[in-house]
Amino acid sequence: MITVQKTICPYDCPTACGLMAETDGTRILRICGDQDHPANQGIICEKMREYEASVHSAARLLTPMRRTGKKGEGKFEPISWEAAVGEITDRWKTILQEDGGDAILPLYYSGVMSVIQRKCGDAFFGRMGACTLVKTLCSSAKSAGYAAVMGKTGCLDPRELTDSDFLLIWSSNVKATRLQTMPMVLQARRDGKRVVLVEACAVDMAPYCDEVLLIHPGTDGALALAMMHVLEREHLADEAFLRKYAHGYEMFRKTLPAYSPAWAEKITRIPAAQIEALAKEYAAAKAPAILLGSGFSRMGNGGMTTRLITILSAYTGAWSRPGGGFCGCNPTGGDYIDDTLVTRPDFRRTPGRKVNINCLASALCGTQTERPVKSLYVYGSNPVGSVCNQTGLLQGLVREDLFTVVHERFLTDTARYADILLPATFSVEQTDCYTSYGYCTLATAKRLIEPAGESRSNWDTFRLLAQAMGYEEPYFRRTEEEVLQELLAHPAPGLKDISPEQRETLRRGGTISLPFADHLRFQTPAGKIMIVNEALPDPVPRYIPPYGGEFPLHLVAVPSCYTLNSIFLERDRLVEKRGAAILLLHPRDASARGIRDGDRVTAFNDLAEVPFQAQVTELVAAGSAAVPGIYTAADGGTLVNALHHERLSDMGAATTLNDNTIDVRKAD
Ligand SMILES: Nc1nc2c(c(=O)[nH]1)N[C@H]1C(S)=C(S)[C@@H](COP(=O)(O)OP(=O)(O)OC[C@H]3O[C@@H](n4cnc5c(=O)[nH]c(N)nc54)[C@H](O)[C@@H]3O)O[C@H]1N2
Ligand SMILES: Nc1nc2c(c(=O)[nH]1)N[C@H]1C(S)=C(S)[C@@H](COP(=O)(O)OP(=O)(O)OC[C@H]3O[C@@H](n4cnc5c(=O)[nH]c(N)nc54)[C@H](O)[C@@H]3O)O[C@H]1N2
Ligand code: SF4
Ligand SMILES: [Mo]
Repeated sequence: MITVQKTICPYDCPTACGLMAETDGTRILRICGDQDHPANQGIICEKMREYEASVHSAARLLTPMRRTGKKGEGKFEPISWEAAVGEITDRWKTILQEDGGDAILPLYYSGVMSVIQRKCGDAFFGRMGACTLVKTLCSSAKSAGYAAVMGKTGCLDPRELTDSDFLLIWSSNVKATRLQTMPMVLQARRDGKRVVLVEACAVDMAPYCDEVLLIHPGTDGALALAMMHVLEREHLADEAFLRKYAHGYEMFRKTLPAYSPAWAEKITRIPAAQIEALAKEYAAAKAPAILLGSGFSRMGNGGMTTRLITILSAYTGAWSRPGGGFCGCNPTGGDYIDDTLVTRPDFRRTPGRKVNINCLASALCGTQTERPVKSLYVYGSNPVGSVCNQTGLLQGLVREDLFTVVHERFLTDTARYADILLPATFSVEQTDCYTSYGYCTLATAKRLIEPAGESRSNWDTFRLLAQAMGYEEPYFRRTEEEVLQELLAHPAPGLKDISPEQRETLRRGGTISLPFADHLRFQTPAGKIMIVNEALPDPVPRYIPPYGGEFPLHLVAVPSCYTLNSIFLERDRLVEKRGAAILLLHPRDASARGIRDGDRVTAFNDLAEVPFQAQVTELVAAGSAAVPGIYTAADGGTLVNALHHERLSDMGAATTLNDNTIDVRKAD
């Protein structure tokens, strides 16, 4: 019998879209958006419109496998789960005895975003006493910078943007990464409201905006300061609001005279007159909203820049008016789910070694002070494509004495280096709870079809491994469904007031919408907007430059509309539409190097050389280069992340993947 069932997109987008899956009980026949879903309202991206082609792809891994070729060669033979689990746990038991838990490194990132499947490995590896991964590959500098000013205060849910009268889209490719906000952008323009874009690479979004300010990467803090300089000079700051709700206003405003638009022009490369006009236009709006992406924050100064932009969002008092303020961090103002029920920090007996994901190559190769890890267990991540210093990573992964296990759905660039490869399930073969990081919604979704072949979910795999390790906690014997019901039975405070009907929706599988946050309840220790924050090394916000570097072009890695990080590479149609790996260059930088549109080029710096096809466009800032998407290195090539250093951001110990410099030459 064919039925249509609700499910949720498991991927790393702010929306956690609702999907309708047509199924005969064994296969997914068709996917479309859930019209009744409170956040996506039926809108889903092109990538997920043929999700069934991914779920039933011929390229899926269907049995456990053991390596037969050289590491990286991608040659394997099928083995049973029993043999695989036996080999893995025997190796781990030996390593634990000889080297201790510090020699075993679990690694996951954002392959699956649901609570149970994403986080359950924390309990298993905590119980083992293995390393803890510091998971800061995405927007941790942005979260830390926002929290330094606003604490846990909920920002705008994108649905509130209908009340904004001015949209300042800042470092966000809304079309690629927040598709469900595009209707608000289009409607705003139809209603005659202004939409302005601040970008390093405006190729996708420029057609949807009234004005584009192309900014030199990593200098957004200077722009925010110069705008506040103008607001102060012209008496356009909302002094009454700031005196009432903010801490440190008087101290901060005294620093602003130094940050004139002329000063900022030299840093941002945006004409002073354009900065001046933007500041005045922003102040003239009643309820302007800054829609903030994350690209700008993946820099050495990412935390400080976020602080400055967050302060700017409050400087005209916009937070006190419907639709005004800030959108792009957590809007909930409090947790809905107590994820410690899944991560079980109480299982960990020793603090354990901490390894920052951005320093993975160092953990694999060893440093002067730390020995290299002996075993790496990867699930829900493809670090060869997504983590910096690709060359160093590969040097680590080919080590003969490194025991690597990868739990995957496809033979990714990382999976090729596995000693043991385990087949993973898709979301429609799993049961889970989905928090969304961009909306005030919460969802659950049940398994719709049986796992393909011998694939197993992360939860079911850790259950097997725990059994073989001899871990007897009842936790490791539960089913996904039992864990889900426990999460719902013991919710976090944000979920306490839901109706019996909403509770039932979650129990059975579905999405509920929770109230928008009170944007004037500032959830910081002082109960105020922390313009000045004495708890930080730099209490008074100021401009700090990005790392930059010795090469003339600042490199930024930008999202692609056709893929999501390295997900969807199994879909030929999407891969074909995306085309060759391109490097976007401004005409001035291209002609200075004799490069023309379509030329094959080599990008290089002190770390590596990487081949690209040049695309010449005025919509990328002069002096920078932009590379969309993550490709595959299966053909032996290097990827853009080979040009990325391991340096961390100022706050949040986060990636600085957008803070590297390169030069480019025509390929031989
Ligand atoms: N289609 C698609 N959707 C995705 C993803 C994807 O890869 N593809 N990725 C998912 C993930 S993991 C995340 S975290 C989210 C958000 O994904 P993010 O990668 O944070 O994407 P955006 O928020 O759009 O921000 C990136 C934008 O910042 C710009 N930028 C880079 N450096 C600077 C700078 O210094 N200043 C300014 N002003 N702009 C700069 C880039 O040109 C780019 O347009 O999207 C998710 N959704
Ligand atoms: N050059 C460049 N680098 C980037 C980015 C970029 O835009 N450009 N984006 C950065 C950002 S924002 C992020 S968040 C990171 C993402 O970094 P990663 O999370 O490492 O990247 P993904 O490519 O999403 O890899 C996820 C993998 O998880 C697998 N997977 C999916 N579901 C499951 C499951 O249920 N179980 C298991 N075991 N596996 C599963 C998928 O098949 C996929 O191979 O990359 C960062 N690095
Ligand atoms: S990938 Fe993102 S936009 Fe596409 S359906 Fe999933 S959550 Fe929605
Ligand atoms: Mo991300």
